[in-house]
Amino acid sequence: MSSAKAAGSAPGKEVSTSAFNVHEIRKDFPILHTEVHGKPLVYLDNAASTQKPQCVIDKVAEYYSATNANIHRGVHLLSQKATLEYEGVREKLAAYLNASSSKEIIFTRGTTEAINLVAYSYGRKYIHEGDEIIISYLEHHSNIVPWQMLCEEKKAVLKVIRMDDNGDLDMDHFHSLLSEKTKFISVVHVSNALGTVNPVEEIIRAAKERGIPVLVDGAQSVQHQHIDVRALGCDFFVFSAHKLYAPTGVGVLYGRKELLEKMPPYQGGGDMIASVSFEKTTYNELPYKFEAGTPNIEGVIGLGPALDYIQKLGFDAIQNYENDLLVYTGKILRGTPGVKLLGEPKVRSSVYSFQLEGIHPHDTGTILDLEGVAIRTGHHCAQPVMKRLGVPATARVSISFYNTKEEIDYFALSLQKVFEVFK
Ligand code: C6P
Repeated sequence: MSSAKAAGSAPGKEVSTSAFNVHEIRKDFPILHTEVHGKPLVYLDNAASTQKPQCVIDKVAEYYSATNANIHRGVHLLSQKATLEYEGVREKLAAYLNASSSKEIIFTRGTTEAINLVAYSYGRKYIHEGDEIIISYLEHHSNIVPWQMLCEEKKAVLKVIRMDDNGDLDMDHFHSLLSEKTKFISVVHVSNALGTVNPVEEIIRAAKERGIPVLVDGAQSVQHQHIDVRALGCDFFVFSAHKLYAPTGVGVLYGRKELLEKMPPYQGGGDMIASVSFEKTTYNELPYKFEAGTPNIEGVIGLGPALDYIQKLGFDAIQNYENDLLVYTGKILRGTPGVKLLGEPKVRSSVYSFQLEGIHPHDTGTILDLEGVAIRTGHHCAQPVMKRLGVPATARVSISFYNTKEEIDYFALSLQKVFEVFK
């Protein structure tokens, strides 16, 4: 059986689950006390997006009630206040991720835009004909397509680290792909389709020995483990705020200053310039060089209390609780006749992909929804993973620290309803 360890959980740093009062925590999330189809909501689609605590909702409402103004532009008080709050979150993030400076934190629209920014800006300048870029079989489409587009344009070659039947990367294959031609590596930290925690530390170590830049897609790791970008040693780390209990429409790109400095702007427009004339435009300094136009101000400001919230809970306690719940969920799924798990990775975080024998995942998802249980079904924007496992789609359950064992029991009961309907 694979170890269902939460991403990056530190051995020997056990925290009692009783210290983690999930019922108190649930009071902070108003949506968890609502009903769907007349049934209490059981939200198990956390890999798609997480729910928001009241402090985040309040902050966004407060912004619109008391602060709303454009940033970096006005001499008036509201604009200054909005700018201070917005830049305050950048500072907070830099400290949170242990970046060496807030200049290394770029706000984007999401993980997808952050990867596109790097592929477009770094890639178009530094990738040339015949160069090779390594990604893995476990990537989300947003870490495949931008690199494919770049390779097509530059006549470069995309190399893909193989995955085994368990959903683990073939690390021997990875090492065999490294060569003089390798000019960039972009890998997912935790697979959104199978929950596999990839050995990104090993990938980064091998890349560093050869001076190859590495981007880590942290869309599914940042909410389950503490990320220290300097300890990790990656050059770029990207994630979406909406998966970290914060508003939608905000992404974060951490980039090493040395690399960001030598990258050209991604988009042109307001705020990213130092001066503009028809003859010549000069660009703003970091991080503004990469933030053209009015950003999602309230979204960024809403990320501040989300960071405070999870820091107050603490990742030791979060991981310990989530790990316990993940193991519990796995036992239930493995012990239910007719359930087929897809992938048994060595280290798993938050996610199980499964199928019910003879039942299409979409039907499973629809009937669970009628019972109040929200899961995701489909290819999870990871079609190569589906193809590798020989299935068109799976049902996916993904947990968070606000889920309970009672909810997992109810989910298990609801699976029996699905079997009954299709008997
Ligand atoms: N995965 C899921 O249900 P955006 O859409 O830009 O916020 O995130 C894209 C993305 C990139 N990488 C990984 C590993 C992801 O999981 C996601 C988003 C969601 O699995 C929506 S498809």
